Amino acid sequence: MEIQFPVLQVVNKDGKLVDESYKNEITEDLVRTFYRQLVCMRTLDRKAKNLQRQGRLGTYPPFEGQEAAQVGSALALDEDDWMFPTYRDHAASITFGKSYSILSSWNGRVEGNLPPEGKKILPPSVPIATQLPLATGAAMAAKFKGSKQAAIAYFGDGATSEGDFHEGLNFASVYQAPVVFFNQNNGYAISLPISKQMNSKTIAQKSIAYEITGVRLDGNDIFVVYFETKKALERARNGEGPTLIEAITWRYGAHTTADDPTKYRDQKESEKRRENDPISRLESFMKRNGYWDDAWIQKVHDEAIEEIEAAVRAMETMPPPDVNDIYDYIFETPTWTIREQKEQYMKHLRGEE
Ligand SMILES: Cc1ncc(C[n+]2csc(CCOP(=O)(O)OP(=O)(O)O)c2C)c(N)n1
Repeated sequence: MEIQFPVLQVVNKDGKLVDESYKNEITEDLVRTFYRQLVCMRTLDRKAKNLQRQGRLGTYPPFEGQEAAQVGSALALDEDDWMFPTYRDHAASITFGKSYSILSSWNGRVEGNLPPEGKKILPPSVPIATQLPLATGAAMAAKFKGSKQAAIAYFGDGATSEGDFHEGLNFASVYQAPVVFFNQNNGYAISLPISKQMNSKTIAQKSIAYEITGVRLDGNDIFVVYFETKKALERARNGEGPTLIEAITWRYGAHTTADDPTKYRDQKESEKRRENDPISRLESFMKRNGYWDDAWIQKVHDEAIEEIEAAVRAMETMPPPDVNDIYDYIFETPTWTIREQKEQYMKHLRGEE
């Protein structure tokens, strides 16, 4: 069966505008916002990997290569929308208003999971796909309340094999919930290539089963990501139901700092994929279209380093964590099992056991 979902693109890998219909919507302000945020996020990701290698951060899931998918989609949101990210979506969360404190969650700090005041950003979801039904629920609630809020849920290709993916999409379809399911198809679920994950040709085509809009796009083209996510959110707010977006991208590095991708993936492939790099592509676009300014570019890079270094200093000078945190944030009212575990552990710490 041949099901076609063309891969949408606005700017190709050489930085050429291939869809002229967006010409008037591309402003200097937008281009600079994209660039600044992409550079900041890559700087953060590289720093986090280094910190982990130096023993200054716990296990960390890098997102280098996926910046355009995350930043472009997060910039498309309205202030009051809901975001349901995964462990790999720090660029999306930070772009939408989370502080760099998110880094501290990889040092076991509860502070890294708290949403900033007034923002509806859920903590990074680690159990795969569980955030999808939650996003559908938040969107349904927004609709029932008559608000104009929409929700976005991020997930990887592996998540599409989980029951929660299907439950989330089905409920959203039945209730025409204002939710965007934003898939980053980075080709692998840890070591499992997508060809062994599913027999379908695309992830976007799974939208057909649920009668919702499906979109397949070049996830390394920040322009198409931004414009298509905006359109999907607009449809959601207008009562036209959910959208499944498949953003095709690639993670350059390991699944997390705890695995070695050379064991399951040809690293030459990753090097080759750098030809599609989201930042290089934006740089080529800027050069072609008169947005390039050496002094401004330098300033962006310098400021990104300063910002990330300040965030790391803030993380490393945090007062020691409260040991109670391990137990106190699981349920509002702890179950007896958790109370018992806590008592035992406190005894152990006091040397009574
Ligand atoms: C329910 C559940 N099963 C298994 C795991 C272990 N696990 C962690 S990440 C991962 C792969 C997820 O791949 P994908 O959804 O493609 O996202 P990516 O990591 O590529 O962003 C698995 C199986 C988990 N966290 N949760």
